[in-house]
Amino acid sequence: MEEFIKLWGSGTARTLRPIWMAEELEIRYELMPIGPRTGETQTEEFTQINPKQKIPALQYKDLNLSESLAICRYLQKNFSSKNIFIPIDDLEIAKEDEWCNFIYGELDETSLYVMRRHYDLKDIYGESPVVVEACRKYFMRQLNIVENHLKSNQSILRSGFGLADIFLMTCLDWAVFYEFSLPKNTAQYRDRIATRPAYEKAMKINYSS
Ligand SMILES: N[C@@H](CCC(=O)N[C@@H](CS)C(=O)NCC(=O)O)C(=O)O
Repeated sequence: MEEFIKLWGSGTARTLRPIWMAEELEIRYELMPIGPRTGETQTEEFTQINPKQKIPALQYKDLNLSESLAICRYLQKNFSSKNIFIPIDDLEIAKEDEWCNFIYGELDETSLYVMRRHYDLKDIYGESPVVVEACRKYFMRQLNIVENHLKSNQSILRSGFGLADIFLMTCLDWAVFYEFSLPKNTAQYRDRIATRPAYEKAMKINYSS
């Protein structure tokens, strides 16, 4: 019997990433659309899969995997693609790694997610307009790096759309939702990437399940 990948989690920027990656790679998968803070991440079944009780998570054969970046990398490495660029050259792998760490570390975790904690989730983590404002400024400063890069590049890696773009795009959508206005090259990049069929499909799946 064929075993399907199971992806757990929907409804957030982080859960969109593996769904989008799976759609780009045209992988058959089953989505378990559990949400954060619904109690669904606290069940015994899910805690066995991800003891952190967070989404997204992947289940495949004997593998249980958490962390949106690790999941997307696993999919990218283990399934071939005709739609996206997957680097095999050491230099390109290193550059992809550098961008993914930057996007995840600086744009997602240090800026947008801290804003989320002290604004949307203030009842849990405490309200802090000072922190939120500092994150806004920090995000814009980091985004300059992206803006300059996109002046002469259509995608993060010159060879084509891939993993780093999935991470960047999910952060840009999140930023727009938080009423950031994106600089010109970045806004044009976002409009362009938003026309990808796999993105449109993944958005529908992620936000309607
Ligand atoms: N570093 C993790 C972050 C995962 C994460 O924080 N997920 C949130 C939703 S975006 C969650 O599951 N929150 C549930 C909770 O904190 O109870 C990743 O990139 O996958």
